[in-house]
Parts: sequence; C-alpha cells; structure tokens
Amino acid sequence: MYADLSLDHFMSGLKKRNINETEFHQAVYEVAESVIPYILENSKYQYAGIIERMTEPDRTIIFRVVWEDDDGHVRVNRGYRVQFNNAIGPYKGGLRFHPSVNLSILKFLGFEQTFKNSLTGLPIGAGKGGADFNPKGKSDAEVMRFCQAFMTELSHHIGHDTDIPAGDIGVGAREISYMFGQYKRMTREFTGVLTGKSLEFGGSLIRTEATGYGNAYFMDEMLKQQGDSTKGKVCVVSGSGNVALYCAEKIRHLGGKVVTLSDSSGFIYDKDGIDEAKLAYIIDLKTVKRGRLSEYAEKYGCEYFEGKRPWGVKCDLAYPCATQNELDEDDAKLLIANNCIGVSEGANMPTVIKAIKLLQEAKLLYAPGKAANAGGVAVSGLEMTQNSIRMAWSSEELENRLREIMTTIHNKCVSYGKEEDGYINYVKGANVAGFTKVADAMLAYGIM
Ligand code: NDP
Ligand code: 2IT
Repeated sequence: MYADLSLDHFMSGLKKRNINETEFHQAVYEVAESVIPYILENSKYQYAGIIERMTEPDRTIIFRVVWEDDDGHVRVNRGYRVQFNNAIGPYKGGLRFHPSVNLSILKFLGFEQTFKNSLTGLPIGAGKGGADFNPKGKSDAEVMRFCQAFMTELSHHIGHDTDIPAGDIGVGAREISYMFGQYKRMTREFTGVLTGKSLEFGGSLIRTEATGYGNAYFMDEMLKQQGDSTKGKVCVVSGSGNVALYCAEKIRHLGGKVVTLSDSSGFIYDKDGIDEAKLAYIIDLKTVKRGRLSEYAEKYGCEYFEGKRPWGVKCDLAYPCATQNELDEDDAKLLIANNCIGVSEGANMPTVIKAIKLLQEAKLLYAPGKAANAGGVAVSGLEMTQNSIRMAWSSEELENRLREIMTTIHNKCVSYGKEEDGYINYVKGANVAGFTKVADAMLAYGIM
C-alpha cells in the first residue's frame, strides 16, 4: 500500500506536521502542484516516498546568540541553520539577518534552495540559516560582536565539505567578513567555509553582482525565446539591496531603462531612468552609508512614494528583488492592465500563489526565483571551486560561466515546462527539472 498522493492529501499532512509555518506551506504547495503529477507518471519516486522525504529537512539547528550592545546591555537573539538536503552536494545556502526570521521562513528558503541548487548543475545541496537580529541602526562594533557570537555556535555545524553558508537579506560583505574571521580564529583553518567573501581572502569576482546579473540574463533569455530582448524596455525593479542594485545594472547593460527601486519604506520613480551615475550614488548610499532611498528622491528630484510598492508603475518588465510575498493579486492585476510582458524574480518567492496564477493565465513570461535568481548560488559554487583549487578566475571567465549557467537553466525550464499551446510554464519547468536530479540521487542511496 502506498500513500495517497493527491495534492490535497499531501498538503493537509504537511500542514499538520508543520503547524503555522505558512511560508513553508506556500513554498511546498508551489512545488507539489507541478511535481506530484510528474511523480504519478514516474511511480519509482512515489514508491520511494521521495516528495515526503524532500519536504522534511535533514536537520534543524536552533541556538541562542548572546552579545553585548554598545550600552553594555546583554542582548539575546535566536540563531538557526536548516540543513535541508545534501543528496547532491554539501549543504549550501545563505544566512538571513532580519527581525522577521523564524523557522517557517528558513524552511521555505531551504526547501526552495534544494531545487535552485540542483538547477545550477553544480554539486551543491541545500541549506539556509540566519537570526532574528536586526542589523539596521546597529554600530559596526555591535554587528561584529553579534556575528562573532553567532559563528561561535554555528561553527560546530558547518565546514567546507559539510555546509557552506553565504549572504542573504541583512548579510553582506561586512557580516561575511566578521563571520569568516571568527571561524578561522576558532578552527585555526583557512578554508572556503563561507562564500561571498571579500577578494583578499578567497572571495570570487562577480559574486556580489551574480544574483542580480543572473536575473537580468534570465529575463533576457525568456525574451529571446520569443524573438525579443531587454533593449528599449521600461523596467520596474523592487528592492535596493544586493540583488536589486546589480539587477538594475545589468538591465542597463542590456539596453533596458530602470525607472524604480524600493526599500522597506517606499519606492522611487525616476521617469528618466536610473543611469550609471545615479546607480553608483545608490550603491554608495545603500552599501556604504546605509541610508534610505528617499535621499535619492531628494537629490535627483524624482517622485517618492512612501509606504508603497512599485507594481502600479507602467512598465514592460518587472523584477521583484526585495523579499517574499511582495507582489500580490492586486499588484499582478496592475501589471497585466499595464501590458507588462514579463516578471522575473530576483527575490525568493516574492509573488503570492494567486498572483502567479493570474500572470500565467494572462500568458506573461513568468520566472520563479528558484530559476531566475540561481546565478548567486551558482557563482558561490564557483567560489568553492576556486577555493578548492586555490585559484582565482577572471571576471570575464566568471561572467561567461554565469551567463552559460543561466542559459542552461532557462533551457531546462523550457524542456520540462512547455505546454501544449506552446506557453512555457517556467514554474513547472523549474520544479520538475530541479526535482529529478535530487530525486535520482536519493533513490540511488536507498532508504534513508
Ligand atoms: P539585501 O539585504 O541586500 O536587500 C534587501 C532589500 O529588500 C532592501 O532594499 C530591503 O529594504 C528590502 N526588504 C527587505 N525586507 C523587506 C520587507 N519585509 N519589506 C520590504 N522591503 C524589504 O538582500 P538581498 O538583495 O541579498 O536579497 C533580496 C532578495 O533576494 C531576498 O528574497 C533574498 O532571499 C533573495 N536572494 C538573494 C541572493 C543573494 O545572493 N544575496 C541570492 C538569491 C536570492 P531595507 O533596506 O529598507 O531593509
Ligand atoms: O537564496 C540564495 O540563493 C542565496 N541567498 C545565495 C546562497 C549562496 O549560497 O550563495
């Protein structure tokens, strides 16, 4: 007797086992909807309980992080590492520092990472971690003390062949440097245990840019498939962090015009387009001065919409690059009404499921994050390779490899996602293509 594998039955069991983890439920539902029909056609996966195993992390580590703030107060945060699946390589995935971090969010991210990392074609498994620590408004010394305390505990669970964390929201070069230094101090080893490192100590060229560049490339690939390109298109981008800024830069290189960026306080609408000099100003504002986007509006005299998201701005292409569930049904309706032709996700799960359905029904090009933002972890994989062989490749070499990886992911989505009427369902394509490699590895290992 095998378990009933209807979507409803599977989801109701998953919800019972993972009570109130709504983001995790959402991420699993989006995958299960396209993968369960595939499993039913390929019963070896059903008999081996692969989807049941894939939705249960290998392990979840939760720990206390204690540090002292600048006023001498003792502060306590909660740290996590979810080691989701190492069937095809060591656990790999980012660390997020944000007050909203909880187990549900990290399980959704770790689960998505399983499929994303598989799609890159590189030998990397999936994990995610972080803490409910808010780096905003903290001094560098406070961030350093937090990172050192966090790594003191995390170091017991990671290693360059075991689990290799990287950045995500709230974790950039500064945080990776503090954490790498602490790991090195504790273990007295210099290994590639983290990616996204600075160039002086084993970092890779292009890693900073990789997620955003990869997302812009992915959209360009989708357009190319339709005989079109990014050139001349008006583009709306959300976020103004690592992913958004370099997505905007590559859109410009590809001939598109970026008219918006956002942060958690609102968005800027610059009708003239955010050119090279303006983008350099924002990169400095957000990454060095850690300022707010509203300062851009003041400096360049463009419109600023407090507390709003940019999806109502008329555009050809949309790139959600901030956070999960930042594009809802009403936003999707606005994009469709404004004749937007494509949405490519730099963020993880930025579009709610009902909005995805609307975009697909309206036959927009729609790329899920696990395919479109895989360039970041792919270049992390290349950073691991460079660390292993103790070499550093050139920007040109790395960008060529990144572009090639994004094209290959695109083509995998097309081959698994093309529907009878010719529409490419990138959700199905990414899920099924990502699933097969991990599932086949798990089958080969037997029952464990
Ligand atoms: P950053 O911390 O560099 O930037 C995050 C941006 O999103 C900031 O502009 C931030 O605004 C905004 N933001 C964060 N949380 C919220 C929120 N709750 N509501 C509104 N805006 C918000 O992170 P990244 O650019 O690295 O990550 C962005 C997205 O891309 C995330 O979904 C991440 O998981 C995903 N991703 C990142 C990869 C990477 O390599 N870094 C790889 C693949 C995916 P503010 O400044 O006001 O906080
Ligand atoms: O969501 C992601 O893919 C990341 N945050 C990057 C992970 C990595 O290991 O580079």
